[in-house]
Amino acid sequence: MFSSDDTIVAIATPPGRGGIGVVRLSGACARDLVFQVVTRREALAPREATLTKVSVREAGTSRGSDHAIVTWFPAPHSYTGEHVVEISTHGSPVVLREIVRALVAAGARLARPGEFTLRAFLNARIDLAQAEAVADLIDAATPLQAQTAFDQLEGTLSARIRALDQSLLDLIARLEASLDFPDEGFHFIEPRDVVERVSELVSDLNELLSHEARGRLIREGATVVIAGRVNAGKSSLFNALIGRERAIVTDVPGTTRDLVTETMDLEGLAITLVDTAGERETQDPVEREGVLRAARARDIADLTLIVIDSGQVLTDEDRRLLESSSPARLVVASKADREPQWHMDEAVRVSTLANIGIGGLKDAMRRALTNEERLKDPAPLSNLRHVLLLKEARATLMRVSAAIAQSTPEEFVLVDLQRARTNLAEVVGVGSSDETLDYIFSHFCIGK
Ligand SMILES: Nc1nc2c(ncn2[C@@H]2O[C@H](COP(=O)(O)OP(=O)(O)O)[C@@H](O)[C@H]2O)c(=O)[nH]1
Ligand SMILES: [Mg+2]
Repeated sequence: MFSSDDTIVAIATPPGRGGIGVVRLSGACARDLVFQVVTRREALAPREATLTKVSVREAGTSRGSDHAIVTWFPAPHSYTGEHVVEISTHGSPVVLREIVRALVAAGARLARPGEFTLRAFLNARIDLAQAEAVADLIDAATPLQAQTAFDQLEGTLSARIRALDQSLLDLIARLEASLDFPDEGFHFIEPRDVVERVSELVSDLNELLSHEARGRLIREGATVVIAGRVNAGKSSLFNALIGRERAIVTDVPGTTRDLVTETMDLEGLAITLVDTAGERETQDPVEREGVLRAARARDIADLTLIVIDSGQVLTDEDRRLLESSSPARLVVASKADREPQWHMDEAVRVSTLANIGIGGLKDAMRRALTNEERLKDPAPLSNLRHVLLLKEARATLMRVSAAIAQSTPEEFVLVDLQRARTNLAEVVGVGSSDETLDYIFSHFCIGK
């Protein structure tokens, strides 16, 4: 079980130096513990930024001093629902660490990853879908990912889940009443009404689940691998797509020997772009390992860009790559500034030297990944855990419709309706197991 009767502490700002660093305390003793590290002796006013100084001492020796702004958020009106104190100092890792060390010496405990947000969930400040949205927001690499996460943090998904649950609950209550008062000669709900209500619920779930593919693509991003022969212009293309000179470009064949990876924003999609070693037979053990890694990268890619030099006739290696590539591929005719030596209808012509076709290639990549013209709206549903639970609820409800058609006794129908409710409840974390919570929150960063 999770314990939340102690006071936890962590540095809430990212590791390293910065303009400001924040230490966060949460728990019953937060308000008292802060006086172990600040010079101010008077009580703190709630939710008021107070200028004071930090002074950390150990065995009479000073271990760290700084100016500080301290803010106390009294329970229950805080992020976690407990007493929270935030100490903002200059972002010196040394001073921040000393503050945390002193607070631990005074009785606080180092927070585990995500433990502040876990407490917010346990204290019902937010539900589980919202807590997961906090992690998604922090992890977002594109504005579209961030907006999708923020909408869910605001409770858009939770509200829809609650509405579905409310209809289910209402249906269950009516069915139970019909069972409890069978002699009243009055049916609280007719079987055909149950079927109608259930099919409404199924179509609501269908609507929500229709955003699954788009939502997951927004949240999880996609991996795009650049493949092709040596010197085809792969690294030049990689640099042109990410917009800076990251990979080494030379006319020496076999320059790229390892996988080079960068994240790019493809109109909202977080793309992990991978440049690879060029295909060729080689005796060099390092380059051979690079070629192996390139093949493995192609295996896991959501999309492969097969780069072929326009200015050279197709070789067996080019043909092999084209034949062995999965359908999720785009053929890129590189060095399109040269006299073309081959033609393929599907090829996207690009020249990094003459700056031709990069925009068109990005369009083609986005279409290949999304099957959509544009991907501009945030998705109401994006997390695989939620998707699986909602699909389970939908399958159960469809079973209910079939059962009623076969005049199955209402008791059995009720069991399935309850089961569907359990699935919905798990999305927002009601009745979630400790293992589920542990798994979700252990993927947070420390201090969140
Ligand atoms: N003419 C022309 N040369 C290019 C173009 N892109 C790359 N190159 C040249 O082709 C050579 C190999 O490029 P590189 O990107 O390292 O290819 P890689 O081995 O496939 O990664 C270099 O000399 C580049 O300057 C292009 O669009 N046009
Ligand atoms: Mg290269």
